[in-house]
Amino acid sequence: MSLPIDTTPELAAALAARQPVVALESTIITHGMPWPQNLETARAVEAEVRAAGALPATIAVLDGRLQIGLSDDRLDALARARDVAKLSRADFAACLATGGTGATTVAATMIAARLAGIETFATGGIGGVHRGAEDSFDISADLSELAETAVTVVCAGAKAILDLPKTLEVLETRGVPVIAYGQDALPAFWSRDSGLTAPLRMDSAAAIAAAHVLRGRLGLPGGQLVTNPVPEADEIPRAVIAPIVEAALAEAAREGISGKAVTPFLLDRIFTLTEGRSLATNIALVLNNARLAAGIAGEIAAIRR
Ligand code: PSU
Ligand code: MN
Repeated sequence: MSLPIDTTPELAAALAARQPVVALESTIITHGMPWPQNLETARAVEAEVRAAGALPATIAVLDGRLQIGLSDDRLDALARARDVAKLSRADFAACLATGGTGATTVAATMIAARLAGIETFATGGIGGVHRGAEDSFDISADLSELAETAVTVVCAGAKAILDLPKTLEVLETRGVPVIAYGQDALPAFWSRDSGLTAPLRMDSAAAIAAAHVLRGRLGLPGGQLVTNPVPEADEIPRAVIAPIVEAALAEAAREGISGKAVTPFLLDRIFTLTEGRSLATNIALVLNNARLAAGIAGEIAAIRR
């Protein structure tokens, strides 16, 4: 049985020629942002990657086929669709086998990127260890994927909806390098500073690319997590977002939200409670990550050439 995988001709040619390509996830489109900003952002992120000298590959599963790169029509249809599955490592193969349609999380997008030969991936935020994980055991499969799959993921840090110290501990245990770009502090998605120091700091795309390639040459499995602070003009300071996050978490607890529904529920509540400011910040940081990821992809391609 062969793998049901489709690549656009443009991407197939670029990958064969080892040109820089950046993978993009689709859960941020279906579960992370409301219509129509989700489609506008998906398009803007692709344009940003191109402007920075790489090709974008948005990844999703449509009717049982893994798509590496989506045409604009398909992107539009996915952004409008309701009740799309949110695919991670556990349900990826089942969705393909049953002809299903699903958006890929960070974990599933990393798996798809590796299959396609794409080494760099840009997103907004990753999943991590949820607050209260000592009772709920809610730890995102994104963390184990980072430990196993050799893709460098550029995000804006982890959201304050997570337990950041525990998330860092799990990443350390699993041997995942967590790199802050251009500063010492670990960024926290909407805020530039989580109050924690990142385990590693790098100040150039070239250094991040060199570390990525050297990990492979050392025989180490797994990827790198690059945390790129949101631009200052777009940030929501920690003191402003913290009480809003607390309110959203309390609502989730009251309503008994659990499992895969937790992250989308919290994002939606925070969007409402900030009167849309959280979404504007989210869009700005994804674009910022797309630019950095394209730079890293270019440097990795230069090393491999
Ligand atoms: N964090 C965000 N925005 C997102 C997600 C996480 O700030 O859209 C999405 C990503 O696709 C991530 C997934 O991989 O949620 C993690 O879900 P879970 O916590 O259920 O593993
Ligand atoms: Mn979870």
